[in-house]
Amino acid sequence: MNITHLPTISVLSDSVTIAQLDDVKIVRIIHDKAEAAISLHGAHVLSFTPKGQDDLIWMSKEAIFNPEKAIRGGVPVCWPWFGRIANPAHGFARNSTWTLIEHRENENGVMVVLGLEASEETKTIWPFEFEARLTVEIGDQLTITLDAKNTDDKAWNCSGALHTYLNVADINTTTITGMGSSYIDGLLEGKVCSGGDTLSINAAVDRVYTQPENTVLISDTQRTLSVTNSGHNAAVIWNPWAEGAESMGDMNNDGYQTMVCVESTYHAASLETAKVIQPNESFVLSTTINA
Ligand code: TA6
Repeated sequence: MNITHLPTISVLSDSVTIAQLDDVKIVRIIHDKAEAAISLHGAHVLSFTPKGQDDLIWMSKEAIFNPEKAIRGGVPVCWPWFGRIANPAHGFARNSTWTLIEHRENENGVMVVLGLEASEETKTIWPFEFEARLTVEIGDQLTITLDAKNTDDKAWNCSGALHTYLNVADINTTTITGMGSSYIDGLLEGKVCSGGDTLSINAAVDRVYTQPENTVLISDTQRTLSVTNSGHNAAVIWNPWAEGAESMGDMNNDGYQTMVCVESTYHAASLETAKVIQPNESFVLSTTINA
C-alpha cells in the first residue's frame, strides 16, 4: 500500500507523522528499516514494507476507510472475541477509535503504542472495564502485541485474533506449513478434520487449526513469509476464493488470488468457555511477521 502521498496532518518525529486516509487518521512510519501505517480506527496495521521488499501485508483495493466499518485487509484486531460467538462479529476493537499513547524510535526501528479503554459505548456491547494496549514494533520485522488488562473488579472472559491478511504472489502456487493437521472446518459447520502437514489452497478455506506450531511459513514463488505467534491456542487460515470475494462489497473480485489470512488466534466456541481473565490480569496475544 502506498502511504507516502497521503496528506500530513502533523509531524511527530523524524520517522512518525499523522496522515489522513479518506475518513480515518493513520500513524505513518517512514524509517530506514521499513515503512508502515497504522489506522487509529481499529488500531489496524495497514501496511508493512521492510527495506528492499514488497509490502508483506495485503490490503483490498476496495477497502473502505471509514470509522463506521471494519477495514478489509491489513491486521484487524479481533477482540474481545474472535468470530461470531457474540455481536458484532470479531468484537468491537476493530471498529473503535484508539488513541496514540506513545512512539519511540532508534536506528533499529520504531515502536508505536495505541490504547483503548472501556467507555459507555463499549459497555453497551460488553459490560466490563478494561485497558487495552496494542504495541506495534516496526523494523526488519513487524511485531504486533495486544495486551488487554482487566481493570474491572470481577473476572471476564475473552478470545481474540490478530487477523493478518498476507500478500502472496499467487495463491495457486502458495504452500503453507506449520499450522498442524487438526482443524475445525468453518465451511463444514465446525466439523473437526485432519489434514496433511502442507496446505495448498485451490478453493475457499476457513479453518481453525487447533495444534499449530508457533511459526507458520507461507511460501510462494518469490519469497517465504514467516508468522510466529504467542498467547494463541490456534492458527486460523482463511481465503474466501472467487465467490466469497465477489460477495464482499469491500474486496476486489480478484483480491483472493494474492492474499491469505494467517491469524494468531485464541479460539473459543463461546464467550462462556473463552479464556478467564481475573482482575489485574491481562490477555496477551502477539504475532511477528517477516520475509
Ligand atoms: O478468520 C476467518 C473469518 O472468521 C472468516 O469466517 C471470514 O468471515 C473472515 O474472518 C472475515 O470476517 P469479516 O467479519 O471481517 O468479514
